[in-house]
Amino acid sequence: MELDLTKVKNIVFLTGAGVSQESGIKTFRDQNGLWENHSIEEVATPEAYERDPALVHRFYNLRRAQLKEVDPNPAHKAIGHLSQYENFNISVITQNVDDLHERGGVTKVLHMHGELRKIRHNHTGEIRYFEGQVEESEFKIWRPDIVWFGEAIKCSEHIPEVISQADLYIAVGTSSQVYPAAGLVSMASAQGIPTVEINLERTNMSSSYNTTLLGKAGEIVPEFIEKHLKVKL
Ligand code: BV8
Repeated sequence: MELDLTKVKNIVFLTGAGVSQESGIKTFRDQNGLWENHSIEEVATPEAYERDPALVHRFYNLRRAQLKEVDPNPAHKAIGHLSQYENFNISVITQNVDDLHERGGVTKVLHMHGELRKIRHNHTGEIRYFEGQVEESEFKIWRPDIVWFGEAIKCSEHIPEVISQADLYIAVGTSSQVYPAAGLVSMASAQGIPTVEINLERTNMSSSYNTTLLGKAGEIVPEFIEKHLKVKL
């Protein structure tokens, strides 16, 4: 890889479902976008919630329960270890709604699509930490604090500033099919920030990255950090 990373301090990671795949959380593409024979795009929408709150809450109750059965994998832990190093400033912008980056040791996580561990009151807007199962009697009162298709992403006021301060932008485990997440690489490269894509396969945004490293995140991310950032994990 021809990038000179010796002076890198501020690193921004953009992560997708692929970074959690080795922890046992299915990616969206794994299930060819299906859940209970519904397309994710169909379930993860305000319209679906309006039409069938029970179906949508079943989807999120199941995934919230799964959080208790999975653990951070070597990719989460390597990024977490790096974020503890004083000579690096690490920000993780994640499309994932799981808590594995936090549990892997990352202190600055921007959940641009929300979090499974939060619910939001439909009338007051109150956001509450919640790790249990939403009961049927509450289905229409509380919704998952998750960004559905057609809804504005979270952290939009912070993301441009975080990216503008980056010396390096690394995407890990995303098919780069969902916007505005997929387009953030262009925001980085437009500012001359070196960009690296780490993924199991090439994506339709691979040509927008300086380098694409193919393989499993749990292997490539620790290897990249040790070899190119000279950090002993
Ligand atoms: C918005 C929360 C406007 C839900 C999610 C037409 C063209 C362009 C855009 C659009 C369009 N029509 C509509 C849009 C906009 C739309 C969009 O982009 N649609 C797509 C489908 C075309 N976007 C939106 O609606 C966004 N909002 O635009 O709002 C607006 C503005 C102002 C005011 C009002 C409105 C909101 C999008 C957020 C949707 N919510 N998540 C939930 O999680 O339940 S998206 C959800 O799907 C995920 O968060 C994630 O973003 C996406 C899945 O993507 P990935 O994470 O990349 O996962 P995927 O499975 O696809 O890929 C995994 C990759 O990992 C693969 O490449 C695989 O090879 C790799 N991999 C697998 N294993 C490993 C691995 N890599 C390494 N190691 C491994 N072990």
